Amino acid sequence: MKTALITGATSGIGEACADLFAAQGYHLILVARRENLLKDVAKRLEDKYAIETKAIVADVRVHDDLSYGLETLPAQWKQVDVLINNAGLSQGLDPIDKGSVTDWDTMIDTNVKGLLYVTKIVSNWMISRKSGHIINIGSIAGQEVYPNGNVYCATKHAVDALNKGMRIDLLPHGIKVTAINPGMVETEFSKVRFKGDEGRAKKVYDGLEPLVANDIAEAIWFVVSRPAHVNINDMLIMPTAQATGAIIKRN
Ligand code: NDP
Ligand code: 8X3
Repeated sequence: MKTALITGATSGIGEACADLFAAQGYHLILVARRENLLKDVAKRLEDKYAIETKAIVADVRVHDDLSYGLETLPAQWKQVDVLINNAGLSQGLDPIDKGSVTDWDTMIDTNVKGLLYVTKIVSNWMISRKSGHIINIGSIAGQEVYPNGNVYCATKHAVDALNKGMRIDLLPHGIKVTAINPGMVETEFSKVRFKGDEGRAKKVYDGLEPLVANDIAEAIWFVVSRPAHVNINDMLIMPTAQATGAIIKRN
């Protein structure tokens, strides 16, 4: 039995990864905050693919809850082959002098500290088995900075640094580490960034064909399914219509 642990599995890229890994026969540990959605995803995949799942309702920012949810899993569930550090979000799109301190805290706590909390627990499980693969979902925003992206871009630059640091620290233990850095993917991301303003969210993708969540899930599957001696350090995946974070060709 192979097992993948996916954070942020209730929508977008995380849910697409859950579907694709389930289709490949993986058992799944799924983490997110929205309990009903998480349980629906888990049940749907169990029924569709005859796999087993564990749904852990937790906020990755809350170390004690997360740690309790993961550390109380039965021992066989701690044999995680693939960790997908996907839970993340942007809040707001304002110049630095106008940004909300609450939004900054939310992004830093989720995208950086939450990723670290999950990684610390799961990397220890992987170390004890001397194998595993950690996939960190970064972004084009972790490779460059675009106007008003300031703090979100900083969190994704931090993911890029952590991805590199993890690869060095986990090398002696035979653990692979890969960053997947997408450009624009149409998910709930913009709705969350603009706090439920669906009109503003939709405008982000007006006049271009963005990536869809499954494009990223397929890339992750490619990375995970390479032979044991091959590691893909990072992958930058853009819509054809997006040259850089801010240079986009719209019809
Ligand atoms: P979605 O908003 O569709 O999905 C985000 C997921 O993260 C949800 O399942 C959400 O679940 C979960 N999540 C958010 N905060 C927390 C938290 N505190 N604790 C646990 N889970 C949390 O967006 P995407 O699928 O697009 O985003 C996934 C990742 O991809 C993010 O890291 C994002 O930064 C990155 N990314 C997205 C791009 C895009 O254009 N869409 C491009 C580049 C990178 P719940 O609300 O139930 O907790
Ligand atoms: C999410 C995509 O366009 O905000 O990381 O960089 S973008």
